[in-house]
Amino acid sequence: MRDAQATTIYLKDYQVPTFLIDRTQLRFELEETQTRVISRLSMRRNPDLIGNTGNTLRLDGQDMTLVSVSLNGQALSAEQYQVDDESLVIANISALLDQSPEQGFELSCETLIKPQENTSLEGLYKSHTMFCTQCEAEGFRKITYYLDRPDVMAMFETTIVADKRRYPVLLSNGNAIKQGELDDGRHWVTWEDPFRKPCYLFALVAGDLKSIEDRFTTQSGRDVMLRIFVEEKDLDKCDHAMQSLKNAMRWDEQVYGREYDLDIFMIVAVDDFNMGAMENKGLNIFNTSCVLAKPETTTDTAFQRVEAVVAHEYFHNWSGNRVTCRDWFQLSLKEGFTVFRDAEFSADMGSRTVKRVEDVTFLRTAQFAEDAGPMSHPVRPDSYMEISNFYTLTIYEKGAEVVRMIRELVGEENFRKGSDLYFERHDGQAVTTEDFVRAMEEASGVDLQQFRRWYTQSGTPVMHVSGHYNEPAQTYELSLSQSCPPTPGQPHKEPFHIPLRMGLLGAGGNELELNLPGEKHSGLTERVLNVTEPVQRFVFHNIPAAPVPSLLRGFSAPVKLHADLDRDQLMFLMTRDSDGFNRWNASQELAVGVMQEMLASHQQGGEMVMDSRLSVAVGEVLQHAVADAQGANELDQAMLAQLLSLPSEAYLSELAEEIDVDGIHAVREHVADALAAEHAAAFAQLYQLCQSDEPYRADAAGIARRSLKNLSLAYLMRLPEPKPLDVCFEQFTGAGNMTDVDAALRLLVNSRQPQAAALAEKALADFYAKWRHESLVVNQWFTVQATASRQGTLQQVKALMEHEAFDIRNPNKVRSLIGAFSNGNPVNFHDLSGEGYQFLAEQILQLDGLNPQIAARLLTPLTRWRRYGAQRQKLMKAELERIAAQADLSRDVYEVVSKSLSAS
Ligand code: B3K
Ligand code: ZN
Repeated sequence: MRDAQATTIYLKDYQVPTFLIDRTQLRFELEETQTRVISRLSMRRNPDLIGNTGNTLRLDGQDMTLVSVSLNGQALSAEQYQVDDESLVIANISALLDQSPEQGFELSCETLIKPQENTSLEGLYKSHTMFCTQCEAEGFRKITYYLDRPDVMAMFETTIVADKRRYPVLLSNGNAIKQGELDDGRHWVTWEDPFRKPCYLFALVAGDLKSIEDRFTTQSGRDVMLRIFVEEKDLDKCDHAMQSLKNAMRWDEQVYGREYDLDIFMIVAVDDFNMGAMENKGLNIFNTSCVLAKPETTTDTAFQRVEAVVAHEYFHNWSGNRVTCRDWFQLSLKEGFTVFRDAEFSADMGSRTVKRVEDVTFLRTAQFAEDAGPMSHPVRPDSYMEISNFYTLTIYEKGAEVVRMIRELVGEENFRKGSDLYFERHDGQAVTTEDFVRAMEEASGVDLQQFRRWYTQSGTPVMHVSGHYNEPAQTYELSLSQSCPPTPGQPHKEPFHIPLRMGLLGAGGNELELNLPGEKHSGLTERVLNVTEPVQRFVFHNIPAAPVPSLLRGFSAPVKLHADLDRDQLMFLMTRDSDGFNRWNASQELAVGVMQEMLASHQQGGEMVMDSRLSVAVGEVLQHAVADAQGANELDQAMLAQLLSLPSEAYLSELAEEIDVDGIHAVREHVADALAAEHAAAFAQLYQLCQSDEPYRADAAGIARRSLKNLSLAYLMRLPEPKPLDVCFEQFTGAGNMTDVDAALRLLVNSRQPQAAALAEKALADFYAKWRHESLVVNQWFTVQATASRQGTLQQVKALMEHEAFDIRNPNKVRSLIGAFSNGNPVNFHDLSGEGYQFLAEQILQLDGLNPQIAARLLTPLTRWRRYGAQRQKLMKAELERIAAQADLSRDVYEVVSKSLSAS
């Protein structure tokens, strides 16, 4: 492993920029083998830096050939500057200027880059036939020499010159102000962005694209043109994104008072993209997977993702672009806040409780695991080697929870006042998470001093709660304790300020009044307790009989809660709690408890005996579901589907002390089989009741109905009978929407029935034949096969790597095959032969030479090696060591591997 790569950047070393750029003029000459970039930067020494005598101008730049540099129109000679792999340095700029650097100067560079050879998908690159860019976080430095840091904000004017036939559409940020044609078949367009921005928000697109168009009138009456650009074949898949965009624009006006600010808003769909999408000012660039959708090719989940990502990127226009980050340690300032905003938007568009259930499930499964592993870091990290590795679940998801907790603590009205203050005060600035918290604090008057620890301490707090009823005194006492395990670099934690939303239920399920002595609120039946001490007690008065506590309602804080509730109390909460999230949570806790008990017995060689209360509880939910489907109270159906879903193997793994991959799989299968057998009739009835002849709609009611229907089918497919197989195959062939087709295909492929194998094979072949021209559908086809729990899947995955449709340079393909296998197929990936680990390590090494960001991301499952038994630990560690031993690892992979091997 190369030590040279181990440079760590620290927040404590932050310094304001010595030089500023006021205006950036760029000219791109796009050609088939190279691109010429000519920059003209209007710069000056930063006057805000007291006593600034900085005289060395250092610009970031990578992977380019410098043709010439000039200062105020004078070409510099080779001895007047230095160039290395990462920078261009002018050591004594004052000496080259007639006046002080404060008065300003113009620096111009001409460089050559090769987008055609750029497989990192960062900077300017080609996807299919189109040119596009990805600059966040530090990709702009692959385009031209620049001050590539978010606190340097400039006005951009961009001219793109390209062959008119191949690249009829030329786009950049802002408004197109001029265009023209050259004699040689080339044409050009000049774009001007009137808003100052950091270079990470720069974008350029050139290609043969088609677009759909719409308009939006803002609340103040301004007319905005909306355009979504795609390849011609995808024009029929843009409507959902457009509708989502308009909904998001309206929502941000109504909920945050934020209006769009340019005359045009553009989205471009690109097939080769490292992540979901990018919020470039006025020109969002999207992974095709997050923008294209139509019922025949797109599942409900993907429809919802399109809506969420379109909204997320749009919301960044304020939370990210108008107010941006001072440095990359502040990433959660824009990401956590924007995830919170998009989650609330989705909640308003669909089923609020279900959205919360989905988000919490994801957080508790994936973010909690991250926070318990070697890459654990605070929401505002103190250091990093490669910033690309910090686009994490902690920055995004936990960051959103931190914002949600602020809203819990200050209340909804104050939260809005706080966000207004934040946007007004910091419009046009590059700021810190501290600025955000201060705005919230000032607007609300609530002290958030202790709360700030959520930004600086990593790890998931653990909270124990026990309740005690004192009959003679008619009091109910809650005793709470909190702690947080050590995480890398943070052996000791201070107590957190935890908002604990709660209520108490009486025997009939009624909400009791919560009287705390010395407090004036009366009549409240729900409240947010401020938990701030390591050990704390709350005593409620006038409680007539022993209540059942409903704690952490809506998952008001991202903690691991251990409450001393027995299974009868959980069943009571499941049906009686007024908080939908907690009803679901009780169902999960019940199932988790039962399964953990069975696993313990299984591990000791005993039998797996399921506590019948789990089946009783499922029976009750099913009764509701059937009644509901008959009465068509459809919104509830989504919740019922959640209540009937068993905790995933991944969640059970996260909860385990030591992960017993096979044991967890065996227990979960056993429980699901038992529930299917015991409630076969109800599931069959429900499956029928959820059929519908209505045309497909990706709305809350339709999504709910299909999820309940496919969940019923999944249980039915566990029965040792031929009939469900036929039903499933019929759904596969007959359904007119991808949600039902995909669900049926998965079930066929995963069926343990002997007759299923042939049907599954036929279904897979038919599916590919039908959809081979739809890249995103083919990705699903890869995933279905990669996640099959049957034996031999790894061989199948290896064979698919050679398939005509697979392309290791396309991140969506990599994710849908290699990523899906290693993250979504625990039994096969963790096979004790170690072949799954070996396979992954080989792919990572190959990818590291092509696309380091994707390679580093694929490492995640291997970073968890300490959570497994000795044999697996050894195998996983050996693969990490094999990767570490390679020369010339990227900084991305180096950081993750070295931290995984060193932290304990
Ligand atoms: N801001 C981008 C993420 C950029 C990732 C760079 N490695 C998308 C988003 O969060 O909206
Ligand atoms: Zn974002």
